[in-house]
Amino acid sequence: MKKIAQKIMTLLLVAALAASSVAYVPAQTASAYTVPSNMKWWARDKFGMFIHFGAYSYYGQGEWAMNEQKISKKKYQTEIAAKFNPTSFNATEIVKYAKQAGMKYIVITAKHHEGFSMWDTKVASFKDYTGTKTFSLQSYTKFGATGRDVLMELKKACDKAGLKFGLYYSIVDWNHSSQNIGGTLSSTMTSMDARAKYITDMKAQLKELVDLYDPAVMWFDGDWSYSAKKPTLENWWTKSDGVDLYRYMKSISPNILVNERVCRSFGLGDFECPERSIPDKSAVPKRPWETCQSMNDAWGYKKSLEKSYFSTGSIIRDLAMVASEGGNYLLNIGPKGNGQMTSGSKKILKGVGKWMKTNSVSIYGVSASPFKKDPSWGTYTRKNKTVYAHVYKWPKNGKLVMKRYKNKKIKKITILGKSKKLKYTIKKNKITVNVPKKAPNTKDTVIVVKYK
Ligand code: JFZ
Repeated sequence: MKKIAQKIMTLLLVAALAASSVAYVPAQTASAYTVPSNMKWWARDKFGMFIHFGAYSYYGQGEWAMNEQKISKKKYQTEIAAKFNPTSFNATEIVKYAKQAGMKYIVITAKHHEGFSMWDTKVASFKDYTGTKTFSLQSYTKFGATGRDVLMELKKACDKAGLKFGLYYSIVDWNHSSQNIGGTLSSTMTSMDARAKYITDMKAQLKELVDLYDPAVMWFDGDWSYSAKKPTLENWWTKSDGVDLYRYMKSISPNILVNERVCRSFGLGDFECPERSIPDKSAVPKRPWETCQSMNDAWGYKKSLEKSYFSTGSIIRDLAMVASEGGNYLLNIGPKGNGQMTSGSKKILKGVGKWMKTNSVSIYGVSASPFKKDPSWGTYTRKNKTVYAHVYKWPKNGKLVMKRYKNKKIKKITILGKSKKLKYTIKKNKITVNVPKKAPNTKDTVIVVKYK
């Protein structure tokens, strides 16, 4: 990872640790929180698709390339963004893959740190380096002449398929004239006056997004974490700006869900975002949360990592582990510059879908594991009186030892998707289940324990 990103990570870690004693109270068992009524769908659905798609997709070196490679605004705009031409973007196909994988909502980047608007923004200050052309997909590329609106295409495809639609928006903006790349936030303000104007214009953009697409989720980023009352040119985004932004979003869209990254690690927003990490069972956030994860080590399309995808099994096991802790899982794809989904992402989505087809009841609408600790072989989820044992490591001796839920009596034990009852013995709070010698599903076999 490049220096600036590393610096940010260190800062974030320090901030997270500093805030953790206040923000995170270790839960007794996972997900000991109540969900407000406007979040019920989200908490039940558990699984969504993240899409990183922007001018960086054309460049194919990840969404941080402009910063990491110190590409000037002029060069980035004229040699990269202007050439972005996603003619093969196919919203119907993406939604079909998401739905087949069992995902229930999609969050796509409307504007990432590069500052390129993926919609036809009319907010005047979001111009290119010459100050003449609006820096958006519609105004800055020849794709604009097609009259297409990829966000609307995706929104409509989501509506049709019954998926919820959300947008990602970066607070830092490497191209906006108010900012330059650098500093602890990755962008530094040119003046306090520029800061004030930018915040006003950012809100105007957010209002456009709400009016055009009515997103169910607004997923902020590029906030980092800074609590001081007075902003500086370098630390120009503060906790009170985050509080204000959250209130603003709710004022223009009362039911919208907003993540904590209006200014992270201060307990703001509707849900927390432990990025690319699944919290320890003993330190699960006390309120709704969502882990976002990509399929390789990049969010935006990165050619060099196309052969380095994570395994489908590891993604399935992460999904189940997150569910066992009461969280949501937002799994990212990074389509190519021409809009095509990568073959690696299609393969994973198909694989996840195959598993979900049989096993999704052990994910949707579940409560967290009823047990404080995970067994050596995997984890648990629960729905009312049914406990699902997710077995990652299959017992070689054909005997699976699991915990008994509240010393309840058992109705039956089966393998999810099969009707045959498994034999078992009970000793105090331990159940030993006779299972087949070979794992029915090498990625995650779900054993269903129905209690009376
Ligand atoms: C941010 C972005 O910079 C990145 O490009 C991507 O969009 C991702 C989803 O979010 O990156 C982060 C944010 C938070 C951490 C690390 C990278 N973090 O908390 O460790």
